[in-house]
Amino acid sequence: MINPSTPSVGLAVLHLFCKVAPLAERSEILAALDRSTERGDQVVVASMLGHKADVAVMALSTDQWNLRSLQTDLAAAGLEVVDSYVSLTEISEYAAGVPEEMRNARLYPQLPPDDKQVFCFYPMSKKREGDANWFTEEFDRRKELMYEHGASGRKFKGRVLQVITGSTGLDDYEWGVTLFCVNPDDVKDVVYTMRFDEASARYGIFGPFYVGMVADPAEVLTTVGVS
Ligand code: 76R
Repeated sequence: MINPSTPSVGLAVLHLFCKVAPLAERSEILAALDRSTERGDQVVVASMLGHKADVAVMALSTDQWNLRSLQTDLAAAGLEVVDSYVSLTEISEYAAGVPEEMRNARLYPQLPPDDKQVFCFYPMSKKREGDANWFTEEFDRRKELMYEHGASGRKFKGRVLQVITGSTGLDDYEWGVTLFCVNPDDVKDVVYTMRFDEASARYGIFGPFYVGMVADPAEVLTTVGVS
């Protein structure tokens, strides 16, 4: 009997970036995704553009063991994991006082949003270098910079949903940034605009970017040639 591995607040999150293996089994992949939702987990599936991956799977669960089972099942069904990201939903320390409804939307997001099919993921950290060390700045200064960030982000209301998941100690960067956008150019606009926020311009460090389109799992598999 394995004990659940459950965050005391929020959800455990796993992003898997996969390539289609030669013997991938459509019905087995769909069954693996179904088993995950039957366990009560949320699973978002996207068809990816470019050489880095064919399929992205973002799963959110109350139990990390469920995420492990999904990963095992997908690998057995012929989706080869070529990159991944491990994180937890969180409420930013600069948003600690927000209303209950907003807290819940951050900690327990309902994904995917149905009007935003463009999917973008990248990990990011904040610098700890010489005169640009985020972690030696006073809390009030960081809060001020995150307010600037939030204000520029709110200009994208309705076009972009950000899901920030924390990964300090869990993966190679400090946050996973998952964006759901209406149009592909919304991704470019929001990321470009935020580069000018001091929090990103001076302190942001970014990992690889992944982009694709969310669809029903069966449609995603068809579009990546698993028929
Ligand atoms: O939770 C909130 O909406 C409150 C305001 C807010 C916080 C606290 C906010 C708003 N963000 C917050 C935290 Mn964000 N965000 C990013 C990126 O590419 C880059 O330069 C950065 C990647 C984008 C594109 C983005 C978009 N945000 C964070 C944090 C955690 C920092 C911490 O805790 O120290 C990170 C790493 C991060 C990164 N942000 C918004 C957006 C958008 C579009 C908004 C407005 C959201 C809305 O009003 O619905």
